[in-house]
Amino acid sequence: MDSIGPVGLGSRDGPQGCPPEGLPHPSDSSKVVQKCLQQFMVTKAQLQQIQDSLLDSMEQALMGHSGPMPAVRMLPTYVGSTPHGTEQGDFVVLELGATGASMRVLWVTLTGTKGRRVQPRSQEFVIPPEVMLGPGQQLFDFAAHCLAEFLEALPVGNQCLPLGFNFSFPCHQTGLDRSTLISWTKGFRCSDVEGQDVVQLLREAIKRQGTSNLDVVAMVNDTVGTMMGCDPELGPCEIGLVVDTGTNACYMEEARHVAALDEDRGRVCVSIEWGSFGDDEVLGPLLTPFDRALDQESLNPGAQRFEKMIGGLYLGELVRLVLAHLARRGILFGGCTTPALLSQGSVTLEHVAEMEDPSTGAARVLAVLQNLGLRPGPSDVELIQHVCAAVSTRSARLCAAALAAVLSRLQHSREQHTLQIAVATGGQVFERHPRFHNVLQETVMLLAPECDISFIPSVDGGGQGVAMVTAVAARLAAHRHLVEETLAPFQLDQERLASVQVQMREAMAKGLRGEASSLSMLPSYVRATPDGSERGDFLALDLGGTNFRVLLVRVAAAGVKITSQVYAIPECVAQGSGQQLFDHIVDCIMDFQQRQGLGGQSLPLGFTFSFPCKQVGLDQGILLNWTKGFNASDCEGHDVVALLREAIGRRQAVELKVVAIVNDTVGTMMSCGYEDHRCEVGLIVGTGTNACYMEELQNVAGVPGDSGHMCINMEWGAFGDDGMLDVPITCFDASVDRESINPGKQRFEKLISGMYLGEIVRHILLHLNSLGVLFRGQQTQCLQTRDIFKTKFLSEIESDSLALRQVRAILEDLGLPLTSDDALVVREVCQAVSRRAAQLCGVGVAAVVEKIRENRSLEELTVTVGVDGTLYKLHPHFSSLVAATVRELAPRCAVTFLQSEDGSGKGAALVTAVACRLAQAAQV
Ligand code: 0WK
Ligand code: BGC
Ligand code: BGC
Repeated sequence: MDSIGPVGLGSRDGPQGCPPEGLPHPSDSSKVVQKCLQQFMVTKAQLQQIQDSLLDSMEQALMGHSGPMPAVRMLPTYVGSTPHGTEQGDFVVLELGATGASMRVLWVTLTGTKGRRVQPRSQEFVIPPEVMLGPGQQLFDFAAHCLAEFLEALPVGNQCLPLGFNFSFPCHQTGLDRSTLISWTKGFRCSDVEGQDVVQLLREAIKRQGTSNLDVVAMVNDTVGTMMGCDPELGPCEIGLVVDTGTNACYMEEARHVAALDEDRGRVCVSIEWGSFGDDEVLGPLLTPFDRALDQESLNPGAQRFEKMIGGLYLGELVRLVLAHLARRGILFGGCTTPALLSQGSVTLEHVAEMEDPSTGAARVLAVLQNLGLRPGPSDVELIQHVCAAVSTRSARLCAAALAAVLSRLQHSREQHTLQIAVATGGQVFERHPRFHNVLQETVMLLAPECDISFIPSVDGGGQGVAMVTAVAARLAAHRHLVEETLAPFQLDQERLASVQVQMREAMAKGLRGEASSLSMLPSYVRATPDGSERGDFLALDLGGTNFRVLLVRVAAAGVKITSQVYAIPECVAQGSGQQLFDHIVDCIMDFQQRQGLGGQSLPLGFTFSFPCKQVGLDQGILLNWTKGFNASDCEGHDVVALLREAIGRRQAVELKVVAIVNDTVGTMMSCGYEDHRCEVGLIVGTGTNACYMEELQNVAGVPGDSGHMCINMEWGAFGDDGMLDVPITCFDASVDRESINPGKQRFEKLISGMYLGEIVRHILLHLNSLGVLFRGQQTQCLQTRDIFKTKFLSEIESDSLALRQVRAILEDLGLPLTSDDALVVREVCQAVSRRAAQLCGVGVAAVVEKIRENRSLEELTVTVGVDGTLYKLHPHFSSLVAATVRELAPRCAVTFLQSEDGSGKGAALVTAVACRLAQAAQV
């Protein structure tokens, strides 16, 4: 055998390639033949070894454990479900690569009615060899040209047609229409395509061709097209098996077993790419010298070894190599060879199939060999048929072993011992070879007797299946478009943000001058941040955030010690009478004093009251209007310190000295200022949002004095209430505003803060649900309920550490019937809404720090912003997005964001402490 080598004319070949001397002894020849054909025999044990080894590499690759040269690739195809027959419409399918040197274009009409099929129209185009081996652009231009030629003949008009690209090569897909070619196989080797997105290359070629009405929406491997094309009445098929020029299979794997996917439910179709199996010498013992010779002369030596033992592109060549070998050994054709017999590719799959045809085979042998310039003798004919049968039988048996491995994998992943499954088959070897299908079926039943398999030949080479996937892709693409359209207004570009910053600066200036402005710019009468000399025990109240807290704050040289208690403010109290609200507050104070054993002590009290108050002094604040779901009567326009004192009076509570009322932004600034003296801005992004900062007193109209500073509570929640806010107010924002208890008020707040983001998301989800994009368009009762989509869900759903399955768990707890695609869309909606909120918040901070910088005519300003609020603290990306926006809009300010640890209650106590210190200093 050692003499068999790469093809080429041996020196021994006489005229017509016949040997000068006599033929070998017959007894030797049958041994030679037997030994030669024996090599193609694969025992059951060897088949089982292949089955086990291939199963092992499949599971290794599924878990993402692949060696440098993966035996099989296990490529997710983003096809998540077998067809449910409802897909409908007209689709164009371009097939490239399945059938060797031809390309096929199909027009497929899906009726959407089970069992009603419309015969696709199709046209085949032969691909010139120089195109299969030339520059990639040439190949894709050729494809675009064929598409144009095909469509010219059809009444297309300017209807936009979704196109499914049936591309039968190993590709890494990251979506139905995003697919990178890993490596060419079979007879293709175009340059500048491997590593490229082939969908993009086709789109560019179609554009160059000027065909405007084709929209490439999906790339599908031929095995997937074959599986999806299987008649649902007979299937559904869950395995797609192709043996054409090349070979491969796909199957429906449990998504949770595919490491490459962040998915734990449902199934996903995986293209195995078993053609590359055996590269790590598993197949070594089975490889004959003919296989090695074929591999050496192939376009991709060392690759696709398994495919080269099975695929139709190679069967004919293997037969030719054996025939040439036996001819040289004088066993065939009287030892004669011909240039045709010695030239690669002269024996094709068709030849092998014809020569094996049980009825016409013998005659075909003569015809085929005569075409090669040979005159086979009668014994040659039978031997040649044996050679064909040996090669094709091995191919079918190896293919069966591979299929048996897939069946074992399905038994594993579905924890089922007996499996009933339908396999869709496609490809010329199945269609043309007389025995391939039967040998394969018999061998599979031998290797997987516990499986009940039905083989369903694909009717049109998978064209229908590709159209099915394209229909799904087209639907997803349409949905994608609707999602992008819906979320587009939430994208605020740099220019827009800068214009809002300018608007805010103008409103700040007007507010400070006491002119009409949506920014109240309220003096807080806090003139200084703590200097660390404050001392004493103070009571503090913190009302207006998620929780109402009563605090005991001990300010000592060693630092500040806080004891606090959270109390609920029932909605009926927050929206009841003012008297009821303040009585409730005093009840909480008294409960706290009791718990803390403060009975009889009259401690100075600082009141963090997180609502817009016009202060006329540190301890006088007229409530301008409620916000954030509060609406207690008889409070607006009243001094809330007086209301508190009256309630204290009504309860005969221990005389409490209310020394200061501060906004939570001021409390937060003071609290952080105690840690970092550069803290001159307070920011709250919680239930509501607002900011304060230290303004030059000379700039504050209505407050005497023009030196020193005063902390200004901006009440930026109301920014834009005068309509002067250059941010698109979407219909979802309008719905949230309309349904709020203060429509038309707190515009800026309703785009940013925690009380509203969840509601904005809920309205968007309802909209996308009504468009059929989400939850399969099924009415979702739960989403009709106000506030059911909590803002904290945004923080959870957007957390990077949360896998999609956890996102789905949150949403399912809400009772939403969702798919993984839905979960992805919901996450995208949350991201768009929170991103806009963070950017707008960043605009506000940039406006403030730039104001301070300009106030002090500084080139550079270094400043700290004290921050509090659940949304800012808990959302995974909010704070970094705010900081990024500030860096872009206030590049000359070095801004540090310091999260307040103890909330603004401490700040209120510090303000009280400063006031008490100043009061004592004044008495001395
Ligand atoms: C904690 C502060 C409080 C402020 C709140 C805002 O102590 O004064 O109102 O943060 O955040 P929210 O609780 O509304 O999320
Ligand atoms: C390709 C596969 C394809 C198979 C059948 C192989 O060469 O790598 O992607 O499915 O041929 O066409
Ligand atoms: C209030 C502000 C408060 C902010 C944050 C807004 O609704 O008007 O006074 O600072 O919420 O709590």
